[in-house]
Amino acid sequence: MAPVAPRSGDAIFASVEHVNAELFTLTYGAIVRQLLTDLEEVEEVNKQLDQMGYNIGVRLIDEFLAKSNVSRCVDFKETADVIAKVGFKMFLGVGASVTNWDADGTCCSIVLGDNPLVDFVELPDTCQGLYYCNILSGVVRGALEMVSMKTEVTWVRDMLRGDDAFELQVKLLKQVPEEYPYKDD
Ligand code: MYR
Repeated sequence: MAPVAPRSGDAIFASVEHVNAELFTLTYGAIVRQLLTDLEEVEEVNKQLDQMGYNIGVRLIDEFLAKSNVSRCVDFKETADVIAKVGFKMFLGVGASVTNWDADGTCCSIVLGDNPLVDFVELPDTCQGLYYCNILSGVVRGALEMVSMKTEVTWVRDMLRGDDAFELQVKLLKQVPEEYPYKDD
């Protein structure tokens, strides 16, 4: 008879990768609902979701770099492409595109092709100021900080607010040069 429980850490990770999409979406919804109950103010929920995402992002970058095999990006444009085409695909299962570059190449938009976080979601009037998907902006900010890029990540279009797409604006604030750890002499 086949074993009921996974026998190793690898088996656990393998099954987590195939977590049911509806369960994922409903679990996220339950977290947002609980935060609304606990924190009462929509603004506070926005901040908390962003912070939770940031905490996830600072951990997730290691897995991203290990699994994706992407090498160091030459500039912020390449980084934005990698986030949209590889990062979103890997962790959310959706592709995204990069648009709206500013003239100096430090600010762009990532437009999601789809957003599984919002399946089944309709916001009541009391939640109109809520950025329901703020966890995603936090994830991107946290992950980029781990590769030395301080960014500001904000939603500029949100279908739950009546817009025609989900669009994240990613603004590079500061790029900290990484120090070479050894002296040459
Ligand atoms: C480099 O070191 O230059 C590569 C930097 C790549 C950063 C990729 C960040 C991935 C963020 C994933 C976001 C997923 C959101 C669901």
